[in-house]
Amino acid sequence: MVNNFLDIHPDVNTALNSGIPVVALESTVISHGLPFPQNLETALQLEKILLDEGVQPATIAIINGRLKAGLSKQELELIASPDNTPHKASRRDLAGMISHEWSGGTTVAASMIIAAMAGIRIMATGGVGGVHKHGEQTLDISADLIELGRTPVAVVCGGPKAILDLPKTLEFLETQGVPVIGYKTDTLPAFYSRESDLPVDYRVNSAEQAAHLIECQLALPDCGGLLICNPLPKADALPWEEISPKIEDAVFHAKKQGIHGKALTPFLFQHLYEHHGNQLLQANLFILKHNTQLAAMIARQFNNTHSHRT
Ligand code: PSU
Ligand code: MN
Repeated sequence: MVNNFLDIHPDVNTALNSGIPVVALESTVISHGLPFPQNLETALQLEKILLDEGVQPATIAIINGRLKAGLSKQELELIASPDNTPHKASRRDLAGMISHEWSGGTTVAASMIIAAMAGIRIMATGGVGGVHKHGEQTLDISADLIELGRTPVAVVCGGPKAILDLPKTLEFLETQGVPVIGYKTDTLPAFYSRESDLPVDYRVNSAEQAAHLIECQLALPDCGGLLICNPLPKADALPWEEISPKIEDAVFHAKKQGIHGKALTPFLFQHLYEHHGNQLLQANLFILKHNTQLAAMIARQFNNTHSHRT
């Protein structure tokens, strides 16, 4: 779909037109989720992981009011630089950022919209947003969940972020009609931890099965997206009992300091990284790479079936 506000990077355009698989990457994790310089290094590494698999990366962001599907190195640097204080853009921010010609990182929700505008169906992220702890009082529910219910993009993630209320997040996804798929798992991965006691809706055991399930979803009317949850390998996962009190501590401090709205997610992650050392940051970097790898495999399979059909 051509849109006056959308710039598709020439390499992404070529890939889309010549049947090369494309994977979209969100960028709030670069602008707000990770400290500099690991954010920039990681963004470049994720793109390289895809290129090495024969998949074209399309990092999504907003630059000077233009919706971007695919960034140049300078544009990535702009989003990653702490000097520029880029904005955090979710669905409600798109029109304002276009009209004000602002730049920023796009959340999973905003990245899904821009990916879909460009015709990209597979995206990778670390963890999606969800229902925050105490969400029944605060109504702090990420727009990611609504977007998953309405925009046809498959999001490969490590489960909802561990800082969230996971049972409520699953309830909300059910209401939105979003299939939650476990990749080689029956239970919802909890980001840093491999397993939770919450079941996924459907399990797939290969990238091929995942691609087929995406095909089936996209064939439905007004289908919306899917969440494909990829648990960390055993050796890299952190035990939930170890993580949980650290998260409770971060949530406590957020409440005490009156942090809410779009600032909450970045605050919780910063608090975790600052107070609990390098371990969680390293795990987050690993999760992003691990999910990007799986997204590449699924995108290749998805492209195969697509090109067979047409
Ligand atoms: N996962 C991380 N760090 C992040 C995010 C995810 O490890 O910063 C970002 C994603 O872009 C996600 C967003 O879409 O946080 C959700 O923010 P909110 O809860 O305000 O909707
Ligand atoms: Mn929120």
